[in-house]
Amino acid sequence: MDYKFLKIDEKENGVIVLTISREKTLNSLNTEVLKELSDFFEKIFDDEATSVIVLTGAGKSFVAGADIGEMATLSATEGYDFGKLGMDTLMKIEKGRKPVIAAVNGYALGGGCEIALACDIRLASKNAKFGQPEVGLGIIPGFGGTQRLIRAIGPGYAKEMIFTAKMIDAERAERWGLVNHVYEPEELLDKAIEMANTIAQRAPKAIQYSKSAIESGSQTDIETAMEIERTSFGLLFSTEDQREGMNAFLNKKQAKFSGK
Ligand code: CO8
Repeated sequence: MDYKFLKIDEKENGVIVLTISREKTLNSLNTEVLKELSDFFEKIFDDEATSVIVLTGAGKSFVAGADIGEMATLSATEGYDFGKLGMDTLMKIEKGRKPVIAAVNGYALGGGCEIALACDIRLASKNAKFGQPEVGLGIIPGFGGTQRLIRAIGPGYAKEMIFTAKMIDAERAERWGLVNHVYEPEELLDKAIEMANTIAQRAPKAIQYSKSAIESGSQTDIETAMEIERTSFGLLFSTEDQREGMNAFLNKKQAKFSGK
């Protein structure tokens, strides 16, 4: 599939920078953009050469939400389908086998905040703004925001964001735990790529299993979660990378992981 609204930039070490580029509406998500994202994330996690994906937006916005122009005239069933397309796309990011880092370079509103929430790690520029403005439009977050936001920052702050529909700045987002780090706008992408490169040096299967243990374990009871961790931990002893990592440590060498 050729992408009209996605720019893919392959960096060293299997790091991919994916830029959502629909600048005239501040990268808002219409059906076309969502279908492209869905297609991209359907394929990228199976690409052996890819290690980490950095997701960002073109221009002054990360993603200013779902496309209000498109949503304005949706029927109930079309609204359902649109919500499902967004939710399914974000699920692919969350469940995907490789880490996705959101580099939030500006507005992350509504569906934009929700796509950042589906990513594994969120970094922001000082001028980033986060918000769930949906109740001001007569709807509620519809790409999983009511669920992921409470898990990320707790019900008190999540309800404040959703009920007031007000934006918060990057500094507050960091204080509330919505983003891990805040950087100057001109250094954000480099910092995200630097983190991606660090992750890319680690054992890929160990990254994959820790992501799935965190995702599945956080949605279940503690005993089941511990069993998920034990199983993943045990399975990794069947990998070449476990032997490589431990031998390298014992021989005081740098490990070279093969992903096997
Ligand atoms: N949808 C469509 N167009 C948009 C959107 C959007 N979300 N955001 C911005 N635009 C357009 C503007 O209409 C404008 O177009 P034009 O130049 O033709 O007038 C252009 O982008 C530039 O925007 P502004 O002139 O408004 O730029 P400002 O810098 O003045 O303001 C803001 C930037 C504050 C981001 C402002 O554009 C804004 O408030 N945008 C809307 C943000 C918003 O409410 N987003 C949430 C949408 S709802 C949502 O995401 C729900 C997700 C779940 C859906 C589930 C479906 C079932």
